[in-house]
Amino acid sequence: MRVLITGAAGSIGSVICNGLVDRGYDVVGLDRMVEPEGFTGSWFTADCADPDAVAAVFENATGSGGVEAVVHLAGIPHETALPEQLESHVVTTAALLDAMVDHGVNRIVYASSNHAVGRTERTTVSPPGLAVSVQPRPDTFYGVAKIAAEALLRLYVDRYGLDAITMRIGSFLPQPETRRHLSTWLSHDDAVRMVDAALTAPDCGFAVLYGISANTRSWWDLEPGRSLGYHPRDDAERFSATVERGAPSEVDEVEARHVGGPFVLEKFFRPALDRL
Ligand code: 15L
Repeated sequence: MRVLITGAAGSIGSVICNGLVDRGYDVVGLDRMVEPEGFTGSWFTADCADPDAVAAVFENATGSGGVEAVVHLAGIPHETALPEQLESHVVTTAALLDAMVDHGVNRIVYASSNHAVGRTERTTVSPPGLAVSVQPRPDTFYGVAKIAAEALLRLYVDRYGLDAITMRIGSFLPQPETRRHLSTWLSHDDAVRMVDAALTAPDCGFAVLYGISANTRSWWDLEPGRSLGYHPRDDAERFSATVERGAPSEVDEVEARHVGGPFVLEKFFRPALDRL
């Protein structure tokens, strides 16, 4: 399958590009950065927030065989001012969706985030974990923009019959570093498994899953992911002795109160429409 990956030069993008190439995908990279050394597929250097640039990518990729699906990973991974967040997550998603409709590309796999529901109190979460159907409860403008992008995907699924799989990713890291990560970790290998499953699940319409490994202390409902074919294999517990060396700090305790952990404590960029 020929897949366009946005944010292909980023930390998650480069892992996903390599992992999908290993699994036999034909990868087309798109990023504001130039092609990283060793990248083997086709590459476009462009800004996904620019609809003309995105349309040109689809035109040119079509010329060399056409794109069959999009994996949208590009976006600022931390909190900033609202206008910047909306451009980074919502405008980019809109540009990609319009190009998909124009070129008959039917599937998008989207990197949303746990921060879409990050303000949810941990005390309200009980087994089997936080449902994907829970009310949006962003902890930041970053989380607001992720929820808005999810809503845009839903709209295009309903209007154009696309398949859109939104992955609310936890903590994508080589290994867990904090107590919270023992619950929120997404390993590199599981991230590749997840994107592969999202690309190949039969007709799913609009679907949401939590992008988390099979952590013993997970507080997310992983069943919606499993029903789409995402079967995580890694467990943060294997790192617990290192992570839990020493008593929990005040930061650990504050982070444990909401599912979004440290983002709940982020600097708040108010007034909302102030540019940085
Ligand atoms: C995210 O969505 C962020 O992009 C990343 O920087 C981490 O903070 C992660 O969530 C997390 O919750 O650990």
